[in-house]
Amino acid sequence: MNLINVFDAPIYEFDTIDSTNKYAKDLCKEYAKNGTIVISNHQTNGRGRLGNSWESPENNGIYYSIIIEKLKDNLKYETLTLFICLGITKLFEDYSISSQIKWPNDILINGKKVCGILSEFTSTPKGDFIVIGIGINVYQNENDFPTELKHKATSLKLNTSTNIIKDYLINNLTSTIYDYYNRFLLNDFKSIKEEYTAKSSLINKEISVCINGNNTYGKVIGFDDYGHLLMKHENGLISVNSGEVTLRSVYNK
Ligand code: BT5
Repeated sequence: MNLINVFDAPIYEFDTIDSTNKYAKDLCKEYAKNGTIVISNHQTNGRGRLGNSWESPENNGIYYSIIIEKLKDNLKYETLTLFICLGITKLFEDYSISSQIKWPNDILINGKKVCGILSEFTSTPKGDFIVIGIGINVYQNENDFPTELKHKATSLKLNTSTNIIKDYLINNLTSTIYDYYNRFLLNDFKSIKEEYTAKSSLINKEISVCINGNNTYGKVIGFDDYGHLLMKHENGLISVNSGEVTLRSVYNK
């Protein structure tokens, strides 16, 4: 099956690469058309946030980056990531999989991570771009995950009886991103707040967030109209911006 890009932009396809996000960011230095996709069957240096790595074994996953041109001043990439997370949970429903969003950038199935998103802003002499990197575990069995991930990672295949054809899934991922990107251009987070909140894994959970190096504890009560996390804290209500936060832990209470 051929990969199709509904953005009408190039697809750079690799068998192996260090990181699709890195390649995409390099493309931006020379200018990249909005919607350009970089995809690989394997990554040797898959990246997560804040120096974390993304386990990217060959054949078992989707390692995908899409370049979005910064078209307007208020194109806030953190908000775009929230739209895309919601879209991905809808995409998984095609496989009868119910997933939850762990704000801001993880998709979980029954508490285990199946998909991680790394959005990176890059400013080049050719313009400003956002590279949205998406890693999805597709075909792994439990024993395929390294020991340190076994208790916290899962794959689509482990959660569906539907046969998954990777290229078909990739094409649907691009269509989903296209759809939610266009929704994002026309609306703000408020328009998806209800749907997003219904998919959130954090509502009513006690969490710890690291803001500028300081840990703050509180109970999540929801999201504001901008997609900031609302947390009840001993000194009152605080809103947390995804751009400046590390979620340290989630305890079920
Ligand atoms: C993320 O970071 O979840 C973003 C991952 C983005 C990966 C994509 S793949 C295509 C594109 N090119 C890249 O180089 N990257 C992007 P973070 O929230 O920091 O989570 C990373 C943490 O998730 C690690 O420290 C592990 O604990 C865990 N982890 C690593 N690999 C995993 C996997 N395959 N499945 C589930 N969890 C994993």
